[in-house]
Amino acid sequence: MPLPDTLLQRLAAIVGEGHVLTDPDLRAGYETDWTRRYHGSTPAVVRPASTREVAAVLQLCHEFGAPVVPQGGNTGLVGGGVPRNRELVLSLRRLDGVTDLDAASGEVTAGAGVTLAALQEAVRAQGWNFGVDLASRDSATIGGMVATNAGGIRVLRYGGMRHQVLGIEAVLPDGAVVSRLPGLLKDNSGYDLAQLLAGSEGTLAVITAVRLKLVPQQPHRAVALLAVENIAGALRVVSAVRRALTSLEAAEVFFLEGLELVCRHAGLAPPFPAAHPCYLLLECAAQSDESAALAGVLANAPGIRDSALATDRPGRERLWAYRERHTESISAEGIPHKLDVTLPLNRLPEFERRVRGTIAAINAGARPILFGHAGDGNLHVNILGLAPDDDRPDDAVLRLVAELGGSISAEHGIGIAKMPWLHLTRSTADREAMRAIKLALDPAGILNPGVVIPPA
Ligand code: 2HG
Ligand code: ZN
Repeated sequence: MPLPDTLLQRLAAIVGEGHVLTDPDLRAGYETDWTRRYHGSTPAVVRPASTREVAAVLQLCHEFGAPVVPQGGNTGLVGGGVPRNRELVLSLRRLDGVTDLDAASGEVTAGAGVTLAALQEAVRAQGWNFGVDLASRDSATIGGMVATNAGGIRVLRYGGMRHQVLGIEAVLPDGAVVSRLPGLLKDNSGYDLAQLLAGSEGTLAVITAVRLKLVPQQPHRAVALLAVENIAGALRVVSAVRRALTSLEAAEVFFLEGLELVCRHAGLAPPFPAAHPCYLLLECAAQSDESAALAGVLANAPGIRDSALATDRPGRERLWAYRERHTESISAEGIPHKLDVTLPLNRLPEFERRVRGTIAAINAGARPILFGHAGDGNLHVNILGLAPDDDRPDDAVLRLVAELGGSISAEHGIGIAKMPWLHLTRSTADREAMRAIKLALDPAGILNPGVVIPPA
């Protein structure tokens, strides 16, 4: 159904005519997600610049019953941030203020549209750092990262996005503003709305700002890239380092299939003279140089076939590139099916042993590429060579995850991509409770409809 002209006119009166984008060329970047697998069309992209404007926009959309998809940096991987059924896109990118940085307590307020890189830059200038980091830092925005409870490469040490949140400001679907800014470290006064909204994927409210806690800067960093036999070997090394060094910040894993692809697409030389089945990347960060301590632990760790260590920035970035450039290299090869699963650490080796065979049994032409966050039990299973609508391999992998006691989404969320499999790892009672929350906060169903929980 086309939107009534009066709605567009009234939206323009709120945000300014130049911030209601209806031109197809201007809309295009908001209509397709990063994977290129999920896309739709929107009658208009609305770009408010303040919480007040977001509230007025939602109040109006509520009045007209017009559904809305909130969007940050559009780096999501599960189709939850792009229009699917002619919804309006509510872009939060103009809410990009970093304010109230309290250098004494290590807290800051970020508007929803602040990119992760901009936040990092602002807080590092004051001697602090932010606990979450991920490869899409230049585009991913703080509001979207809280809304999807993004994880990334430092969850092992600092937790995911929800663990950084002290307070939140958000607009409910009818335009009411809920605000606990600045947040308090201790605040036991009823339901924790901030934690409810973290990971709600834009289905309950639109996050406009968050109060975040910061972590101390760790000026000394050491990165080790290790060749090992398999993921069981990688986990033995992670466990040894974890017990010895509290400075362990990242423990990332990838395999020969991914390394070869990255080297080809990114034009990198292989890290070691020989090829190995599995690679583990470790990063330690501390107030003093811990590279000798790390080297000492690794010297006694079993099963390391080759290794490289770097402490200077260019050397560290060179080693990280083998891991961080996986997503773009896979994407350069085709449009993959993307799965993002967690397993209990002690079931991860069995999962890795079985998953490629599980996929091959269904489609011999499929090319699985595994990589991820070994320390978190989180593997990204990207599958190339599948028709877009051939979900049989996805189904088999996610059933294997459920059989082994894992979760069908570790850090990317449910979006629309994983909704058909939510029942595998969330019970009927869980899903009914989620639906009740959705109905209570968004009875008209205008906020990101069809995401996480299917409409009743
Ligand atoms: C990463 O860990 C991201 O690099 C993206 O979560 C994973 O592309 C993916 O599947
Ligand atoms: Zn990841």
